[in-house]
Amino acid sequence: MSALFIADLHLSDHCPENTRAFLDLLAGLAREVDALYILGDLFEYWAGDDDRDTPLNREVGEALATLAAQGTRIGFIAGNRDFLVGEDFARDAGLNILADPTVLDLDGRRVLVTHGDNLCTDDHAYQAFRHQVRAPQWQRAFLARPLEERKLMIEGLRRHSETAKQEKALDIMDVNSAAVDALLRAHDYPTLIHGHTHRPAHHIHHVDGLACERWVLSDWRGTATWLHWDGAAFSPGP
Ligand code: LP5
Ligand code: MN
Repeated sequence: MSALFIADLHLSDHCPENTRAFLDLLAGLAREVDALYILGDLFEYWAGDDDRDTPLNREVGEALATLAAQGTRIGFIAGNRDFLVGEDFARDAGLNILADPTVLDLDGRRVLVTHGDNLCTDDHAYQAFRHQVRAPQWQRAFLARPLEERKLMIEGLRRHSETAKQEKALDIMDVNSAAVDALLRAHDYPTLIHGHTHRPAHHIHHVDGLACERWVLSDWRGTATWLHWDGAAFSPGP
């Protein structure tokens, strides 16, 4: 089988280049693979499925649905920006929402996919925040607020996040290597693919005497970037 892995596109009206690049990918290369895996932060933020009718969200949803109808399976793992993507948008767009993490079988090779934020265990403020907003009860209460109020709250939080990041040491915003080791061990030493850190790389982790690959996907900065599986090997693109 063949597959494409992407993450951290942060689609919004503020970066039409990324939207264009994504629509081009969906109409082009993504049609030639068996599966497209979106590993979180497809959107700059997602306020709830009742926001899926904005021009951008509708265009993206329709383009994904067209790809799915044409035969490419689409797997979606939520990121810290778009964990409120729900069943309604998923159904419209033909997305299969996957648990974080999920083990894939790529031609007999075991590959673990995750957004990556839960590996940043040194970022205690973020992990406390994550714990709160991933709770179903918190999400129900948040989604019960009016859409415009939710968007204002998120924009306030985005500003807070940008300030908070400037005050954090760079290394606490990377994955913690003991957390990576523990995840690899718990899943029987697969290949790991994740995004979130915006530090594209191909690492080799030695865990318990075994060598495991860790691919870190790049964020998009006006052009498409991906990791391609051709049935036998990975290669970053373009
Ligand atoms: O996203 P990024 O790269 O800027 O930073 C992340 C972490 N920040 C976040 C927050 C997101 O940017 C915004 C989330 C949008 C989600 C929409 C869903 C609904 C939630 C609405 C809640 C009101 O994930 C950042 C990490 C960084 O990655 C690197 O890993 O460091 O973490 C933070 O900045 C979190 C802070 O450290 C702690 C936040 C405490 C919350 C304080 C509440 C203030 C609320 C103001 C709003 C009215
Ligand atoms: Mn992220």
